[in-house]
Amino acid sequence: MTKQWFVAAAVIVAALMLYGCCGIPFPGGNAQHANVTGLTGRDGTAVANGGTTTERVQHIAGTVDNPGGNDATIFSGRVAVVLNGQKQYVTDMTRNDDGTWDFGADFVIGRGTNNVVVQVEDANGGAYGQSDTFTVTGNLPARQVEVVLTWDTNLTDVDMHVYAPGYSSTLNSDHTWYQALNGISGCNLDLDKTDGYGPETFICENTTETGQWAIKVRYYSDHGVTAPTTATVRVTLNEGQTQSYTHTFTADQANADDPTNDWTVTTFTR
Ligand SMILES: [Ca+2]
Repeated sequence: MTKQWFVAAAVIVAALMLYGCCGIPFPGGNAQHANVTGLTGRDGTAVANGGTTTERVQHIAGTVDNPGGNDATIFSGRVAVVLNGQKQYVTDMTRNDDGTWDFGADFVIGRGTNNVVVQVEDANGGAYGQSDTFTVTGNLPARQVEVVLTWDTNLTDVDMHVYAPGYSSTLNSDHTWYQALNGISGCNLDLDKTDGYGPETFICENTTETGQWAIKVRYYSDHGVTAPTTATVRVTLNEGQTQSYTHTFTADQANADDPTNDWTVTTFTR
């Protein structure tokens, strides 16, 4: 072997060692490990990459590779939908015959430009791969208040409660929850998810209430699930920066409409 060939071979070996470890992908290889098939609004309308929608709640679906190898029958790692930098983990996944995994998740877009990426983490939380960016424009009215509740266990029922400044426990007024989706004038809670994940989405587009508001979350029913449930609440006021809060409930804290174990997420003044 000439000196030149020896140097070239050494470089190739070094490159193979580098790329073969540390999760660094081969140049030109499949570094993505995640593909987004598409978005579908809750109204059933498909949204193309670069498209525009009037539906806030979107379902994202696609396929990812298993960081633990495509022979593994348990997914080794986690998948997240990252919307404008805000991460929401995906828990609804099924294995395909070829060892890839289908994922699906509902998430709530905002007004204007929404950039969505699906990320795959390995079992240690390290970056394994991600999809191309999927961009969708929300042709939506301005939000005075938006509160989005999601949680991470299938089958369980977690509930959002929002209290406006005029709240009265005796009159049961100015309280939005699953029994009063329009309990606060100018605002709406879209639905009550009772079997996992959410999102439950509270939007005010036309409220005149001013003063201190409160957001609480109640674990209504575990439906037999014994694992803890971590809830995430994202709050956006006047189209500003989104604040994210998390809290973990144990299964024995699920107690229907008893407020004993309520999580007080935050209060705000508007
Ligand atoms: Ca619920």
